[in-house]
Amino acid sequence: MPVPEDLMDVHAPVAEALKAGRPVVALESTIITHGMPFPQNEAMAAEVEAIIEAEGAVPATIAVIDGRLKVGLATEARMKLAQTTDALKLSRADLAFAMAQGLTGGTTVAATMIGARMAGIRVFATGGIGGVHKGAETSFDISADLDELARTPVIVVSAGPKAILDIPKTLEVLETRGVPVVAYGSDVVPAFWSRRSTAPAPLRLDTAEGIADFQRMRDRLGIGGGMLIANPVPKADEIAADVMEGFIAQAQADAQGAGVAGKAVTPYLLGRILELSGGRSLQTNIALVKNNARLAARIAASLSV
Ligand code: PSU
Ligand code: MN
Repeated sequence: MPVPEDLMDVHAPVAEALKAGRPVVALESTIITHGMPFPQNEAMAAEVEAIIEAEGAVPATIAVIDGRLKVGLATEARMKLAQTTDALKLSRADLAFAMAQGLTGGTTVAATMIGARMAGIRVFATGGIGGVHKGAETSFDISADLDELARTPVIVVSAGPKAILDIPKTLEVLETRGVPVVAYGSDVVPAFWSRRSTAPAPLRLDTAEGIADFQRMRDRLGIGGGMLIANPVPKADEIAADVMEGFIAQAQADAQGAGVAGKAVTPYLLGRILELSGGRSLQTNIALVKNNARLAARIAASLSV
């Protein structure tokens, strides 16, 4: 389905790189508008773009600004978005709503994948994906990110499902929907703030080239959909799982007590865990996004040779 170009503004450096077949890495913007507070969100966004550039790839932060789907943001636009307090959180369900209404919002993993596919970008770096929330058997809270991974052919580099999610159930849904989950250099699925969860890695690859080869084979077989790379946070930046557990349990209890539901759940939990950990969770979050950006740039480079 070709997308009318008049709906999308592809930033000039991104358009040039795509045209020349040079590596491009998409970046989401809900992490900027809802995932981290200002000014750390803006600093993180700038650092992540710089890392991708240092690896020889072009960063493309995706967002909706005044109804326009932006693929790659100029520095000023990115800085402005980081300070926009009323930005929407846009997933598959509401991306077109924001565009039709001329509104501004950060794109989730799902909506960023949609934008990346429209522009022809095959690799996307983030921190954590949405997944099956703990207690989903009663709340039915399962992120649209999982469905998007099943249908949209973009490689998503994450640090594994966040421990606010039910990791085994998240992996089960991904398996059912035919989404490969590749642990990078690890026999277990990493758990975002921590390098290890108790879940064995469904698949393991140790090089960016190996990931690119896997994707190429999927393409040749005509197997649609994306894949999830789970890249463990660097050792120096990790927070032990048992330390995180207390913060997560407290944040979850607070969310229930406050009656938080729907798309507000993930931002609420992230904000509460940030407070409870005294800012430590944020430092780890920033470190792992940078680590993922580096790997994503290398995968994009391997894919473009
Ligand atoms: N996990 C994080 N930081 C984030 C998000 C998830 O560590 O900022 C964001 C991503 O944009 C993800 C979205 O796509 O939350 C998932 O939201 P939900 O669970 O409502 O689908
Ligand atoms: Mn949800």
